[in-house]
Amino acid sequence: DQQRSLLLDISSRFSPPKGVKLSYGTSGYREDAALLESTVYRVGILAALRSLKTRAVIGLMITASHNKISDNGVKVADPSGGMLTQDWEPFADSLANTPDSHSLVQLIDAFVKRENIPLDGEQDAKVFLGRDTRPSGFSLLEAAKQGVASIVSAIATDMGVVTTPQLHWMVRARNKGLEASENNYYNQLSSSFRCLLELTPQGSRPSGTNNKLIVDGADGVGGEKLENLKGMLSGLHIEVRNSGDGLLNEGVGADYVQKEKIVPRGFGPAEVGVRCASLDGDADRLVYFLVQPNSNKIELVDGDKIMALFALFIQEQLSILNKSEDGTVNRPHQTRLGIVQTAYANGASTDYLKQLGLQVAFTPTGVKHLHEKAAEYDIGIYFEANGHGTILFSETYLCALEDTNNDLLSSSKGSEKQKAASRLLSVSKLINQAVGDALSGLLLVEAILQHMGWSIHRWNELYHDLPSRQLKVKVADRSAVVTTNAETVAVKPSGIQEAINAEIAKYPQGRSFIRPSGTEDVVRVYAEASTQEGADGLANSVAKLVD
Ligand code: 16G
Ligand code: ZN
Repeated sequence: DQQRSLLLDISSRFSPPKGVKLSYGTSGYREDAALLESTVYRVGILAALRSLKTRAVIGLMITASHNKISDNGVKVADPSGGMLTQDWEPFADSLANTPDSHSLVQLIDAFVKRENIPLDGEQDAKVFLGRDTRPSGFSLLEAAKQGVASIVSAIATDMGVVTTPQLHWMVRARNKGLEASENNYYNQLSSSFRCLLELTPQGSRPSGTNNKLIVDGADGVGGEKLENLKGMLSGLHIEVRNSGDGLLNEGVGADYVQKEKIVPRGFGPAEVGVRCASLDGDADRLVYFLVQPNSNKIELVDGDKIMALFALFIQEQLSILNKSEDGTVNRPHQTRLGIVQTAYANGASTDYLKQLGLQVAFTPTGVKHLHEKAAEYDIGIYFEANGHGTILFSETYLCALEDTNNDLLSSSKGSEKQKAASRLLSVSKLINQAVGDALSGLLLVEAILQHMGWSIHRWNELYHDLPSRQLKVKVADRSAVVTTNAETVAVKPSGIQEAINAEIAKYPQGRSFIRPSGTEDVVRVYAEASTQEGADGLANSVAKLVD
């Protein structure tokens, strides 16, 4: 039939690289860009099928995030704007690795039948395409378009060069029946930011130089987008550096800053005392930092600390809102606020959050896991230490909040309660609820600092990180390591966990675990202890056990 011959015809132009096994990792495919053409083509097919199956717009993003410029990658956004459902990952794997057009057609045939995908040409499939600034993105985009075009009645819309979170946001907005252009995105962020600033308590706004923020754009797409957004903001002075003239991710960006704890290119002694932030190559991660005097080291304010700030602010608004007239908390209006971290969160951050009385849950590494858990609460906040995270508001909770706010607007406009409700609503619009977003996260951090009247130093003092060390060990086969319990216990190779425990026991406040990376051929080792020497020593001895 027509569909079959279309697929055979187009797919014969895209052959997978020989001798490479591709796998849909933690967040899609990531490889040397030269190896990816057929994979991106096939992910285009997958996105179109997913759109038919869900009767909604699907996103396809071409990026390799913080990885080097010669790499690239591709991932799919589901109708909600979140990551592709994990049920489809095995299909993604087989699709990328099947050797030729005939096996491809067979594979698709079988999958379409199993999933009951309406492939009769009666229904349109829609896929939004996006890419970051990598030079290889252009030809890979063509491959993605061909993939979408291989499904009868599927239409691809090119959103151009965008951040990963922008594309996810657009998919989410469109599927809610809203306008979803880049301008709509900027408008929503800037207007909700303005609302939050207008609700800042009198007298808490820091003045003068305190108000300047310098942002390292990783020489990627985020810097350029922040330049656009910045023009629409008042009450905040942002200077963007590394916004695309230098080499992407080379000695710059959130991943570099967080892992190396060294100043990014273009920052130095002149920035001592200034609030600095760093985005990663596709602007879905954000960390803050302070340049230390007389060295190239930085004081890192990581994802965990961003989460602590968000949690504190949200908790404060909830306690104002949920307080009854006689000062007690209104039980029926208790809001289920949940915090989600991975085992790689600094132990001091977990202690801090628990001490605030918050519920803290743990999941394995990777946004798809954290996001899913956070979605179980009325308000769920998740972050990875690397700076990826966001705040989710459930639909039901948001509706109730809108109603409460409307009631308060008519009964007691301008009261503390009403302001708290308005602030929460503004947060829900400012923060990207599809996926972690460095730009929207940055604006929320800035709004909260102004609300509190805090400097970055004051914020950084919320708690002190325990000394920690991360190492990676190159291994022949990383899948030899299997973990359980949110990656805190290694069940394979057998006996290794007991050996790790024996090392941990030698260090005060020791914590250490291993896990296979989801993006590289390595096993990661994390260690924490009461001193830096302890953390280093523990990490080194655990790394030896893995080797
Ligand atoms: C990906 C994940 C990130 C995770 C990292 C771990 C998404 C969007 N990104 O970048 O959440 O922290 O992988 O990589 O899910 P690793 O397993 O190599 O340490
Ligand atoms: Zn990224």
